[in-house]
Amino acid sequence: MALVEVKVPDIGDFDEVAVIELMVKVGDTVKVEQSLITVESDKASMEIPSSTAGVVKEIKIAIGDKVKEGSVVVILEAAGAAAAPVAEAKATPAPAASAPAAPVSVAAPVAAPAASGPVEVRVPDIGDFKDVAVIELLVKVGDTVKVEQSLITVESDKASMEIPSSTAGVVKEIKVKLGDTVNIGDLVVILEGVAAAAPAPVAAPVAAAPVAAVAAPAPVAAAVAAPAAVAVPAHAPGGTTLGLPHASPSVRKFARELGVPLNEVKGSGLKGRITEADVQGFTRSVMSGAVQTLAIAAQAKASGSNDGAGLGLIPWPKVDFAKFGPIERKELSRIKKISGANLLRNAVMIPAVTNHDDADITDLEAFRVSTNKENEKSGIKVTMLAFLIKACVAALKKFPEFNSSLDGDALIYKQYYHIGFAADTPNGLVVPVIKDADKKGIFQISQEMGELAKKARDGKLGPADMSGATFTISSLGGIGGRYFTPIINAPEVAILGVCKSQMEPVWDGKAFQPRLMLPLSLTWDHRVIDGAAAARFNVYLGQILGDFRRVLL
Ligand code: CAO
Repeated sequence: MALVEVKVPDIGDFDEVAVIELMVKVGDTVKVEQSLITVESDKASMEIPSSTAGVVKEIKIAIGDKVKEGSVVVILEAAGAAAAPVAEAKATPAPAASAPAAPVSVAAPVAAPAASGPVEVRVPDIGDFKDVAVIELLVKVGDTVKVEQSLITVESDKASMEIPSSTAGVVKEIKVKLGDTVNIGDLVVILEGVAAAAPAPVAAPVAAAPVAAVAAPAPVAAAVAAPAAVAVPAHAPGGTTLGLPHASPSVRKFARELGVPLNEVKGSGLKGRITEADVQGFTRSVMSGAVQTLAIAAQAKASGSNDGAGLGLIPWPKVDFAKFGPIERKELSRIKKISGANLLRNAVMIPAVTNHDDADITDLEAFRVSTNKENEKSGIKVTMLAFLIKACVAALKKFPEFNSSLDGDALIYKQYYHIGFAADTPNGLVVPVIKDADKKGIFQISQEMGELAKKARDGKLGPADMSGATFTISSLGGIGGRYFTPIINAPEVAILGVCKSQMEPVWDGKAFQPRLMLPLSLTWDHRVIDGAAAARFNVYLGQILGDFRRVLL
């Protein structure tokens, strides 16, 4: 079986048109005339058919490539007798190659219209096309159009194309309507207020049929004739062209510029054709979160993330809660709005893992209570959180990557220890920061924490109070619970969650002993920290909390 190169046939005046669709893949069996690719200029789209039947061995172009006459599209292993030698295939671009190549007669005739008075713009020579349907009106009465601006879109069973204006002016009358069929010479619009006679751009040099009566077709006339020359296989009007959305080239171009997946847009035009307004409407819906593209939805599904449109999940459920009972609507506090956005980003963007562990704080709690008793008069209450901050500083020193931040492909190791602590306030969660916790004693930390917590509750924390943290602790110990999974406060790489300690029976090797156990939940960024390091961090933290003298070692 012979290998046959199928090349882009004579496509008229088209030079360097973009491949917008591959309609076959390697291994496919194609028939003669079956479309292989779709190419598109800014004015027309067309399918390039196979001149030969066979099995696709190789595809020589990719979407986005620019092709012209003679570019190799595919290599086929020609089927039996149908096989055409390469040279022949080359010369016979399409079954209709016998048709006059690009019968683009459109020599721009044409007397330029007078500066005043109405000018009739007619359908230029559109090659082999007969009785093509008007599927889109691209201008309306009152519009000012430029030379070459598309006026209508017409569509045959082979291609769609836009008919441009040969003249600049204001649209006075539109002489066609959707669904009309038009032919060469048919009146499209009447323009008025034409400025200096706009000479029609010279179209294809092939002036086969003079069209003096026709207002000068814009260069696109050459293009629109081309599909006729290559006998593009039919696609069902009103449907899609073998998967290509039913839309004019300019709408497809518009959609591509916006990144709109045209096959997800519902067309409101004639026979379901997608209009520019449909693309705009779809874009608005996506931006408002009402609709998602399939790609975004799939991406979000894959990432398991929890947002709506931005992350590609199905839209957030819109429920009329009032249908089920009385409701009251309250705006989120400013803090909640800000922290919500931050938490969401951190939850979604950080590959976070949480390790849970317990620390025996029996002796530490006894020490804390006795210390507070001894210092009752000082007015400073030593808190468990202050010890936790000191213990964390020791662990951060031993495991410096927990005190780092990612910067692209690098890690920034911070040589200071500023510890944030989550504080619950009536308006929401804030994270004040104890600066240089390594240089401060338990009393000072306890005192500062008390002050910062009060400021937080009073809504008086300033940005300086809440910035610069290198690690954060979130303590729910005063409230309850066992374990939870705190969200890392980016750009930090870890956060320690602490819950309420409780007496538990702990096996000491001989007997169960009642010990005060503190539940720890360490969430860490897996891009920076490994599970083993996280486990070691927790173990070390537990050892320090179990016996603070270890800090000295
Ligand atoms: N186990 C058992 N008891 C604990 C404890 C623990 N881990 N931690 C604190 N307690 C006790 C305290 O000893 C105190 O008891 P006493 O009143 O008998 O002395 C009581 O709980 C209340 O402590 P506290 O919560 O007022 O003080 P704190 O230093 O532990 O915490 C602060 C201060 C600001 C962190 C805390 O008030 C707070 O806001 N916690 C909530 C943080 C939060 O919301 N985290 C979640 C973030 S994710 O949404």
